Amino acid sequence: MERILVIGSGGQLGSELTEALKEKWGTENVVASDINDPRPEQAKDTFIKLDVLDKEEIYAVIQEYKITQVYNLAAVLSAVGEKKPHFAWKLNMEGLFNVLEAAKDLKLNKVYWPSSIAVFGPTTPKKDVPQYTICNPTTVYGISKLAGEQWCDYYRSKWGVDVRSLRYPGLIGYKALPGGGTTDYAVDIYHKALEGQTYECFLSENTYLPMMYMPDAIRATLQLMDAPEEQLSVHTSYNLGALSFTPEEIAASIRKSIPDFKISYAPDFRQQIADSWPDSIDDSQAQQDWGWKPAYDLDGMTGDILKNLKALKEEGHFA
Ligand code: AKB
Repeated sequence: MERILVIGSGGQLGSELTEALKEKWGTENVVASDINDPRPEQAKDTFIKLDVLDKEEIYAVIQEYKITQVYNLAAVLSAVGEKKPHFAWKLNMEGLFNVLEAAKDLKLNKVYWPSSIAVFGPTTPKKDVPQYTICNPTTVYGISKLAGEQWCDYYRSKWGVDVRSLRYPGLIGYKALPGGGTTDYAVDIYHKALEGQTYECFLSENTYLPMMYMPDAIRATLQLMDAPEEQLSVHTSYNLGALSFTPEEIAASIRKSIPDFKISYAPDFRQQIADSWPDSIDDSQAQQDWGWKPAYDLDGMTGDILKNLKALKEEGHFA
């Protein structure tokens, strides 16, 4: 039986992954932690306040709760990172080092650490980006993810730390709000559509980006963590693909359920970030090594989000 520590359990990915891990390993075997207070639905869980920059506390928690696996999800994302570049570098890199060091010193079974399509840059091929390609990120977030991937590989080859990672596309979920990314528009847009408002998009109408519905992202993460080590051939971070669309295409998908939905465009500094990222991802290595296959297309995701988010809003969430 594994005992799991999730660092950053209150975030967009953390809140859903923590639930999935509780289902898999049992609530009593999952310790949720975040720098912020627990969300109301986390109140009854084992929750501790934890700063990923506090190395001593991380070691103490791992020992006290007899943790065997750590999921380090604490990060400053692309858009916020450009406003606070030095802090983004500090949090993203030192946080990773603290967890990798703990894994080495305390002999953890496994570590999970997310990377991102932000490792790619303007000279990366735009379409079907291969696993091994030119990576020249232009954001601090992307630079920290690229460096982090290499450090994960280093800790594995030098000290045998079993650290696993996925290059997530933009993640789209309805249960929690994203925090400070360039792909966040694809979550915000559903909220505005259900509130009967026009959505002013901060990216231009034809900006293609790789995206993924949260249930696919959760399934991919658990599948990778379950895969036998000898099946894994990528020890930096796996390319992971699902869908690609533009703001205009997601608006059209919403209009199939909400015909009078309107979108307008006012691109800001995030446009340049989006323009530096690829349109689509080749994830054949993930397919081959551990059987990755996404389940949702754009209309399938839109239908599911509109139905579930509507119900949550009616219950008073996000008020
Ligand atoms: C962001 O937009 O910064 C993130 C990401 C693609 O990693 N969602």
